[in-house]
This record gives sequence, structure tokens and C-alpha cells, in this order.
Amino acid sequence: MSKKIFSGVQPTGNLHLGNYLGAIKNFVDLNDDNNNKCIFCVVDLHAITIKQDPHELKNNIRETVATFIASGIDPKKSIIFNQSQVPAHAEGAWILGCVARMGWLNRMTQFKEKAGKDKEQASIGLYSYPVLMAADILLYDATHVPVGNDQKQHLELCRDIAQKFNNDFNADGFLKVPEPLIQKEFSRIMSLKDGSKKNE
Ligand code: LTN
Repeated sequence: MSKKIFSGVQPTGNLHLGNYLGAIKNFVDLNDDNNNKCIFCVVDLHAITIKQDPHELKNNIRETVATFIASGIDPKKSIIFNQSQVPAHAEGAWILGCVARMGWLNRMTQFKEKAGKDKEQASIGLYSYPVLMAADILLYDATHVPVGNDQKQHLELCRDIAQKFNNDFNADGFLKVPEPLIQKEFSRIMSLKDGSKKNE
């Protein structure tokens, strides 16, 4: 069965060997498999959940796409695009935000880590980040989403949202419930500056 694969990548800049081995190389393999239809989305709306310099962000978006192409993702075969250029992502996130429950989002461990001690000062965007991620995936009827450990919980939430939506509106199968593609675990590539840490 052919797979429709969706993945989002944050335009963080400073891409390094760890990113290549951890994610991009995997994307190239997925791109090369003729059974797959791949969509790679540079998620700038996710990036602005924490403060960004607009010029740097613009550069980072281009750098991310350039790295994809240089690494072997074929833009004629796979779709590479910029999230904020498609308004349906933000619109979908709003609608799904009315389906997702506070209790579900309160359990997201990444928010707890990123928000730190002072949750009152975290942006609402950072809190609802996984809802936007669900919109990304569900908009395209993706069948599979490559996930590393850090995104498993977010994909699980996306599945819950899709199921609740279909249930609430009595529309079985309207939103496709995506499956995880568990990424092969790569060795941790340690920083050359400090061998006890990973590059971020
Ligand atoms: N949250 C992900 C990026 C991301 C994503 C997505 C991944 C945004 N939307 C949709 C898969 C599918 C991250 O930080 N790696």
C-alpha cells in the first residue's frame, strides 16, 4: 500500500550533522521510495511560538529548504513548502483547537519542558503548538508521520483529535487517523565543543 507521508521541520538554522543523521537522511530515504508520496513542510508558524528575529527566520527558512535539496530530497518528486504560505494551517488549527481538550494539552511533556517554571509567561502559541501540528497532518490526509521520541506524544494527540472530530460530527473516516513511522534510532551526535552535550 502506498503511503502519504507528512513531516514538518522547524527552520532553526544552524543545521548540523545530528539533524542530517537524525532526520534528513531518513527523509531522503522516504523520498526515494517510489511507494511513498512525501510532503515536507517548513513550519515557520511553529517557530514563532518562541521569539524570532524576522530576518533570521526568513534566512533560516531558505537555508532549511536548501539543505533538503542539497541532501537529496527531490523537489520534483516530493512536495517541499512553507507552512505560513498556506492559510489553511492556521485556520485548521483554530477549528481543531475547538475539538482538543485542555486536559489533553496539559499532559504534553514538551510544553512543560519548554515553558519551564513560569507557565504564566509562556505564549498561548507554545501551549497550542501540538494543535497546529495536528492541523498540518490532518489537512493532507497523511497516512504516516515519521516521528522521533520527542514527537510521539504530539502525534498521539493528533490521532485523538482526529478521532474526536469524526465522532463529534458523526463523520466516520472524515479525518484520516495517521500512523507513526517510528524513526530508526541514530546514535547521539555529540557537540564538538562540548562532548557531553548534543548540539541544539
Ligand atoms: N513539532 C515538530 C515539527 C512539526 C511536525 C509537524 C512534525 C510541525 N508539524 C507535522 C511532523 C508532522 C518538531 O518540532 N520536530
